[in-house]
Amino acid sequence: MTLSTALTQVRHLETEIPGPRSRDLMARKQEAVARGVGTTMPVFAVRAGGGVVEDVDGNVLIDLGSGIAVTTVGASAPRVVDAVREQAEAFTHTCFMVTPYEGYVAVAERLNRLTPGTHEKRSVLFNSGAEAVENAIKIARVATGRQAVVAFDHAYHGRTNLTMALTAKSMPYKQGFGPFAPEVYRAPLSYPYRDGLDGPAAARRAIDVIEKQVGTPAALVIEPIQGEGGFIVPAPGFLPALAEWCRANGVVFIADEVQSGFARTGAFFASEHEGLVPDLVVSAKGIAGGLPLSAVTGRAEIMDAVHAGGLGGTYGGNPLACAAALAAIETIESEGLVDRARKIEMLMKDRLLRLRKDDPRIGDVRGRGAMLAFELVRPGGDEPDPELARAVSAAAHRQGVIVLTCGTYGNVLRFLPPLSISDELLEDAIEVLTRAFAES
Ligand code: PLZ
Repeated sequence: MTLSTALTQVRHLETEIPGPRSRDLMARKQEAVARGVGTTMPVFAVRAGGGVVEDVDGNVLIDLGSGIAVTTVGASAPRVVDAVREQAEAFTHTCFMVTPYEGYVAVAERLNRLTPGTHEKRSVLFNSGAEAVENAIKIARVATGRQAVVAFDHAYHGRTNLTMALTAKSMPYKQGFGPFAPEVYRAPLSYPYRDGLDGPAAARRAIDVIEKQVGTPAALVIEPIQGEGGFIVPAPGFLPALAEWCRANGVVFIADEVQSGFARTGAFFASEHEGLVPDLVVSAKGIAGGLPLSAVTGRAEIMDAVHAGGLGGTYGGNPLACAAALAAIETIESEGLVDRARKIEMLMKDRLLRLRKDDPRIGDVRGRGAMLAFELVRPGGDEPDPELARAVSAAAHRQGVIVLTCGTYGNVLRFLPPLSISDELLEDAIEVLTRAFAES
């Protein structure tokens, strides 16, 4: 297959979905790849960029997933592509812990500038979101001398042993994989659609559970907007009240901005929407235009509590990933992508709210920026309807729109377009979704 032509930014179905080449590859996958690794759509990609993914059969799909909120600047953003190529020619690896290089330091400097708050900060780089969350907790434990960690209902923080313990949902993330790390406790979240509580009341409920059942933990870890758990935006005032309680009690407030960070929600970090200044911020996904990179950034006195040599990893802050991150940050800043996320919210939310007006199965429309979702319920109540979420997403997939589901009950359709997508593609995708609801 030749890739010499430009990637057209128009949805195009050359075959049924999946096409014959994808079906062949899927058969090979089943023989070669462990079955524990699922796929949302049974189509194999050959290239991607702007707002589309092209598959092996020549189908051009609209991307409302960004590889789970990763390709915020696009899947082949020119600055990222050039920076990675140039870095690969210079060197691919030396190990920052052996002979360091400037790219790592430059990424740390950017993160220290971009994360909320003007206090003195330090950063440390890793490979995956889960690895960074684990390290944030290691740092908080050393800095406080305490062990307990509080996570929240519906939380998702990863699939490693400690982050599985933090993640709420059993199937598929935890089932059978225990025993889990000790000293992890769970507090109730603010979930406005389902609990009817305002932010301060929901915070009082959570703090009461923490004080009575945990005492004073080392850290609270929370996603400012929950990702896998259902794109739940806590009621206003919930996060600031928790942060205030942390400050008053010397507890480290960790914002897991792995999914919500890096311009995704119409702010560089979602914490900014409520003026939050977390002690530690965890970044990953959108940070490096698709290369594996993650980070913990935070107050210098907390970060520097860890003894020399206590943090690291062979590949953490790999030079290719650092070059990509610097290019992704430059792309976000010079192309005004934080603003673009807000424009996408305006365009999409208006359409999504209109769809909801005529359809009682859409219980809630929520999210910020280019991180938006529908929560689907059975009409007449709020009982979750995961079958409808599956049916609508399958119908959209057949028409060439990549859309993901999420939520503790699997009943949330989420929209995470790359910020490089055109308005025309978004309009077309919403048309497809509208028909998918009508058919389902
Ligand atoms: N924290 C808030 O969203 C990753 C998981 C996909 P890693 N979310 C996508 C899957 O099914 O494995 C995520 C997140 C938040 C942490 C993580 C973990 O990031 O890079 O997948 O380890």
